[in-house]
Amino acid sequence: MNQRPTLIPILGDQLSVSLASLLDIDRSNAVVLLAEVWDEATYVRHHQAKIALVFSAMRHFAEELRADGWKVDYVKLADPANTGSLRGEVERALTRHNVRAIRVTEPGEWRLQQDFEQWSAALSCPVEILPDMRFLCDKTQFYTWAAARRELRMEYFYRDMRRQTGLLMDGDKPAGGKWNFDADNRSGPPANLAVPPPSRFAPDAITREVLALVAARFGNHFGSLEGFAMPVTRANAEAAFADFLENRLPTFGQYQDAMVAGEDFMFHANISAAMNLGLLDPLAVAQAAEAEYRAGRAPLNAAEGFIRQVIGWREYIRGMYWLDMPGMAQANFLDARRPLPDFYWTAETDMACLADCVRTTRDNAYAHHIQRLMVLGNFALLAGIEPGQVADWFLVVYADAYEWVELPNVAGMALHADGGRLASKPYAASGAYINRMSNYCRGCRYDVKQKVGPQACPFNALYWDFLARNEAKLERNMRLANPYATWRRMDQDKRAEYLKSAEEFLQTLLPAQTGWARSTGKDQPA
Ligand code: DLZ
Ligand code: SF4
Repeated sequence: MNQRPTLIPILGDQLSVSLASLLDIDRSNAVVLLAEVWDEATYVRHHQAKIALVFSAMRHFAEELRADGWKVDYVKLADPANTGSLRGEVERALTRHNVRAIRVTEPGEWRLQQDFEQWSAALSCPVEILPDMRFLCDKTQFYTWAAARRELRMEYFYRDMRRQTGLLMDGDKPAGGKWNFDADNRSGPPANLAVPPPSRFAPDAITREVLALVAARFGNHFGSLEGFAMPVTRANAEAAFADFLENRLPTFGQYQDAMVAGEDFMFHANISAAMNLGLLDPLAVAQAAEAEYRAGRAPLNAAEGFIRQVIGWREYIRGMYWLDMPGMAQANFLDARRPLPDFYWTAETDMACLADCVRTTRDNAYAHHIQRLMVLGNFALLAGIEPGQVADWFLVVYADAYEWVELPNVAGMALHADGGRLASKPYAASGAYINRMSNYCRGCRYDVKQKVGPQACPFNALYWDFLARNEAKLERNMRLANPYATWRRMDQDKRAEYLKSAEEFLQTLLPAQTGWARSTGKDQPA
C-alpha cells in the first residue's frame, strides 16, 4: 500500500475547517502546510495590522487543525530555510514529507491561480485544484448567470441568490413584499447619536509574538499596530458577530450610510476581515441575521440590507472578478492618469472628511463602505486618479482586502474604470452628499456651501470638472441626464469658474512618494 502522504497547502485566507481540500481525505495520510512568506506580505506592502491579522489567524488555525487530529507543518517567516514564496515552500515540503500528490483549494487571486496551474509541471507532482466551496455561487454558476444576460446588475443576481438560499423568502415572494429596502437605509447622523463600542480582543501570547515580528520586519509598511484588537480565531469572530447581532443590527440599516468623525465603526458588523479569512461562514451569518428579523429583534430593512451585502454584493463581486480578469486590472475607461495624492498615506489634508477616513484606515485597517466609496473613492474618481494606483492603495490598507473583492469594488464601483459593466453610473458626488451623510463639514476649513474659490469645498468644483472632462464618454448615460442638463444650462462664466477652481485645487495635490504600495526593491527579507 502506498503510504506517501498528500500535501494540502492552505493559504492565509483559507482558514476554514470545511475547506474543500480538507474534506473526504484520510487525515492519517495527509500533511497540511501553512507558510508565512515574504512574497505574500510584500507583493503589495500590506498594512502592518493586516499582516499581523493574517499571521496570527494562520497560527491559531494551525493549532485548531492539530487539535482536530491533522498533521500540520507550519513554516514561520523567520525560519532560516524559508524561501519567501508559496511555491518555494510547497517545493521544500514535497521532499520533507516525501509527498505523493498535492491537493489545494483554488486561491482568491488571479495571479496565484496562474501559479497553481503551473505547479504540476514545475514541481513534477500531481496537483488537484478544488473549487472554493465557501462561496454560495461557484464560478461556473456565475458564468452561466452572466452568459444569459446583457446587463450584469447585482440586483437581479441577488434575487436569484435569495431564491436559491431561501433567505428572507415567504414562499416564492420576498419577505415584506420587496426585494430591497435601501430607501429606508439612508439617514444622516443625528446629533449625539449613541454608537455601541466595537468588539475588541486582547492579544494572546501567539498574537503578541506576531505583533513583535511584524513591528520588526514590516515596521516600515503603512498603518499602525497600536491597540491591535482584531478577532484572530473562529471563537473571537463568532463573539464579534454575536455582539453585532445584539447591539448593532437593529440600527444598522437606518445609519448604514452615515459617517461621524471619530466613530470608526458606527453600526457596521466589521466582520469582513474575519469572513474573508475563512473564520466565519457567509451562509451562517446571513441565516443568523434573518433569525433576528423573524424573532422581531431587528427590522426588515436592517436584516435585508445586511443579507444583501453578504449573499448579493459579495458573491456578485467575486463572480465579476473571475469573469473579467485579467482585463479588469488594466481597465481605465475614463483615461484617468493623475498620480495618487500623498494624503492617502499621510492623512495630511485640510479636507476634514478625507483626513478622518485616512486616519481610521491607518489606525484600524478599516473604514466603512460609505467612507471607502463616497469619500476616498469619490475623490479619486473626481480627481481622475489612475485606477491601478487607487487599487493598489485599497489592497494595501484594508484588512479585509484581497484582490477578488478589492479590484471590482475599486475599478468597477468606485472609479467607473470598467465603463459601467458593474454599476450603471459613476458614483460621483459633490460636497452636499458628504454634508448630508456626515458631520465632517462642521469641522472643516472649507465651506461646503461655497461653490468656487479658495474657501469652497473642493468636491464642488471637482464634481463639475469631472462631468465636463468626461462629457464625451458619459453624456449618453441616462442616469446622468439631469446633471448634464444643469451643466449645459449654466452660463459660460460660471462654468469657467468651476473649471478654474478645480484646476487650481488639483495643482496643489502632492503626488505620493513612491514605494508605499509596491516595494521599491530596497526592502529585503531580513
Ligand atoms: C495576505 C497574506 C499575507 C500577508 N501573508 C500570507 C502568507 O504569509 N502566507 C499565505 O499563505 N497567505 C498570506 N496572505 C494571503 C494571500 O495573499 C492570499 O491567499 C492571496 O492573496 C489569495 O487571496
Ligand atoms: Fe469634505 Fe468638503 Fe465637507 Fe470639507 S467641506 S468635510 S472637504 S465635503
